[in-house]
Amino acid sequence: MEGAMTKGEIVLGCLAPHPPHLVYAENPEQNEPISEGGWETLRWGYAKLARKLKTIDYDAMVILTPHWQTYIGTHFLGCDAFKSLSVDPIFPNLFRYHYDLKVDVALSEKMCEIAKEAGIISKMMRNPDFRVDYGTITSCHLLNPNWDKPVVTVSSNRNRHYYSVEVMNEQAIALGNACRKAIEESGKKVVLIASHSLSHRHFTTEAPLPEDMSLEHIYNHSQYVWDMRLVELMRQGEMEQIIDLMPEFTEQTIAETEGGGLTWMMAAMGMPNYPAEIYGYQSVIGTGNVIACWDPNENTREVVL
Ligand code: 2X7
Ligand code: FE2
Repeated sequence: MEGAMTKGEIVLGCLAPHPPHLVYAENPEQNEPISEGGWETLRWGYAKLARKLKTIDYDAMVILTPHWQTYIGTHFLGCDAFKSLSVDPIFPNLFRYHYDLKVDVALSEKMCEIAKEAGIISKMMRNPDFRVDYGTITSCHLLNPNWDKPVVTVSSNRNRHYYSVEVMNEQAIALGNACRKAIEESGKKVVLIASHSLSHRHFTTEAPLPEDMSLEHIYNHSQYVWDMRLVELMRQGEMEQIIDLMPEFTEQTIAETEGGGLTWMMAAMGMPNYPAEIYGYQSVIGTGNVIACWDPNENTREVVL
C-alpha cells in the first residue's frame, strides 16, 4: 500500500529583479549581444544567491513576472517545454536570448485548479509556440544558470490598471494563498521567485555605451529613500508592514511591485516575520533593484549583507 504523500513546502522565496542589462553584462552563450560588463553589485549578489540555491533541495521554481501581462485572470505555463528566441521589446540591443526550458506542468495545473476553486479566474497556457517573457528568463538565468530545474511561470493580471493598487494587492494575496495550498498538496519542494525591481522610474534615453557605469544612478533621491525604507523593513522581518505599505509605495515610485509579485510571494510564505537575506542593491537605467531572499529554515538563514 502506498504511504501518505508528504506535504509540499516552499523552501525559499527570492526577490529577483530582471533588468535584461544583467544578462547582457554577463555575456552568457545564449545571449547574442556582447558587452564589456557592468552592474557588478547586482551580478555578484545574484552569483552568491545562486550558490545558496545549489545547496537547497528543491523540485521546481515558480515565478511571477510583470512582463507576462494578462487582462482576464491569471495564466499558468502549461506545456512540457518552451524553446525560442526571446527579444526584449525595449532593449533588443541588449537582450536576444535563446532559451530552452522545462515546465512542471503537474504543479502548474494544480495551482491553476486551486486558484479556480478560490474564485480566481485562471487558465492554462497550452500554446507550444508561446514566447516566454524576458522577466522569467532573466531571473531564472541569474538564479540557476544551468537551467536544470523545471519552472512554472505565473502571469501578472493587470487589475492594478483596471481597478487600483489596493485591488492588485488583495488579489495577489488571494493568489499567493491558493499557490501555497497547491504546493502543499503537490508534495513538492518549491522555490518561489518574485521577478521585479522596486522603484521603477527609469531614464528614457540610453547612454551611448549602455554599460558605462559612470552614468548609472537612481532616478531621484525620493525613489532611493523609498527603496531603502523597504530594504530596512525586510531586514527587520516586517513583511506584513511592507505589504500594507504596498499601495502607497507602488503609486509613489511607479514600482514594479504593481504586478503583484512580492505580495503574492509573501502571502504564499505566510508573511514572514523573520529577516530577509539581502544580496545587493543597485540601480539599472535609474530603477531600484534589490536581490533578497526569505529562508524559512532558521538553521540555514544568514545575515548576508
Ligand atoms: O524590465 C526591466 C526592469 N524591470 C528594470 C530595468 C530596466 C529594464 O527592464
Ligand atoms: Fe521589468
